[in-house]
Amino acid sequence: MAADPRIFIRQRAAELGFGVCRFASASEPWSAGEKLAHFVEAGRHGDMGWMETTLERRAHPTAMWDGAKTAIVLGMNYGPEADPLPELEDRSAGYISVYARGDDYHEVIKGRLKILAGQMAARLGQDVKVFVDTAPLMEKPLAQRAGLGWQGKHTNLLSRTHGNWLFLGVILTAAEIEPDEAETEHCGRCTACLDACPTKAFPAPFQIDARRCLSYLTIEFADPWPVEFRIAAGPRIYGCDDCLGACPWNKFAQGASEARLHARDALKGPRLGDLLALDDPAFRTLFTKSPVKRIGRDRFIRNVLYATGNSDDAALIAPVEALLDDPAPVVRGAAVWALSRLSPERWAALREARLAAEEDESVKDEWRPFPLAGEGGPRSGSDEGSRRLQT
Ligand code: B12
Ligand code: SF4
Ligand code: SF4
Repeated sequence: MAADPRIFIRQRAAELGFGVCRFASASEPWSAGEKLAHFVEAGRHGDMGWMETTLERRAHPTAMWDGAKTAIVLGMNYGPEADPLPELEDRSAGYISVYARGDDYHEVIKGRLKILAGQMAARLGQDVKVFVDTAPLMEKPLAQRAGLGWQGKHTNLLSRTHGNWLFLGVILTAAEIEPDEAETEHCGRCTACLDACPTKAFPAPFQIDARRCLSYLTIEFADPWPVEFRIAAGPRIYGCDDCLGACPWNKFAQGASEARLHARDALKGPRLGDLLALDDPAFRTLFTKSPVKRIGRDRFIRNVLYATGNSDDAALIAPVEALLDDPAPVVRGAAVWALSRLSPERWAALREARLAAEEDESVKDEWRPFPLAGEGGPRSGSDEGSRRLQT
């Protein structure tokens, strides 16, 4: 009798740093494709146009590759050393989400999936494929089917052994391998993640509207944000962990074992004043090999300026003013907003001359006064900024 291929694959996966390795059928039907279609039809993907163009291929693993029989689903733990959410209290520091404090997980995982796929192909003598770049597989429902955990009310996959801090990776093979048992949902009556979301991004439990999610806004969305989200973002400058961090299952989480995923000191609570001074070369140096580098300096500084506008830190007025002359309109516009929050008087004093000299319409918008001044500064409330993104 041939040896169970799962033993070999699990061993190799563990050697490559994957803490979990389980198996699921890649050919059985599922409802995840319909839910993905519903998500995209409702526009919840926002500006992530690739989700529309890859919709059919992503609907099921066999739409990606009709020979797929088994999915090997891998999890890599990126657990933080301590609960990260209390860090949000320091309003003069930027909050970078836990997943982005070490090396780029795409790079860490992609290389290892390819190595494992090569080892499997050699051993099994069957086709093996890794889809990491063009149209990513729906990893969370596959992981639930393989029993790594379940999709919680926040839509992420969590597990009874690792809590919420697991990166996922999938390999498909034409080999028929006996599947593991699927996991069932263990959220019960808990709503901690839904209650914790600062932007109310969950239209219903188990569903997300990415357009309202700070992870989407800080990373994927290039334009100026509606004011409501700028204020809700607080100090979050890259991604967000509130729904994950609030989950009671994290009491079973452990720190990341993979050294490349450990938080770099410079990315734990960086001072906003230091970040505002980053030009393009300094940004690239600070974020070498980090996922943050992918969003580019201008989008990142926009995020830092929104956080600065929420900081109440008068020492940051001067560095914000310096950015009013930045070549990038998205940075200039965010600087105007941050100034309006830190010093409404200074904003009003500069307004007339700056408005006359400004050529970019989106930046002009930031200088225009609104009658509905309120708690959030001269441009808070349901003003024009809120109309820029359909939410
Ligand atoms: C697009 C994307 C995003 C988008 C959309 C988020 C989302 N929840 O889908 C944005 C930019 C917002 C995002 C944010 C984050 N992401 Co992301 N993201 C992805 C990506 C590339 C595709 C996910 C996708 O297809 N979403 C579309 C929706 C429809 O898919 P779904 O959530 O699986 O849908 C299920 C449920 O929502 C539900 N459902 C949907 N509609 C309906 C309707 C009804 C009626 C019902 C009952 C159910 C239901 O059923 C669906 C099928 O199971 C995956 C990688 C991948 N290849 O899968 C990573 C991935 C999901 N992201 C990941 C991470 C780490 C994050 C962040 C934590 C990063 C951060 N700290 O900022 C946040 C978490 C925010 C959150 N609460 O989800 C990890 C999650 C790992 C895990 N353990 O789950 C993944 C798997 C990447 C990876 N390889 O590790 N992400
Ligand atoms: S990542 Fe943050 S903004 Fe996005 S859904 Fe979770 S708590 Fe809400
Ligand atoms: S916080 Fe509660 S509802 Fe949300 S995923 Fe965790 S157990 Fe489920």
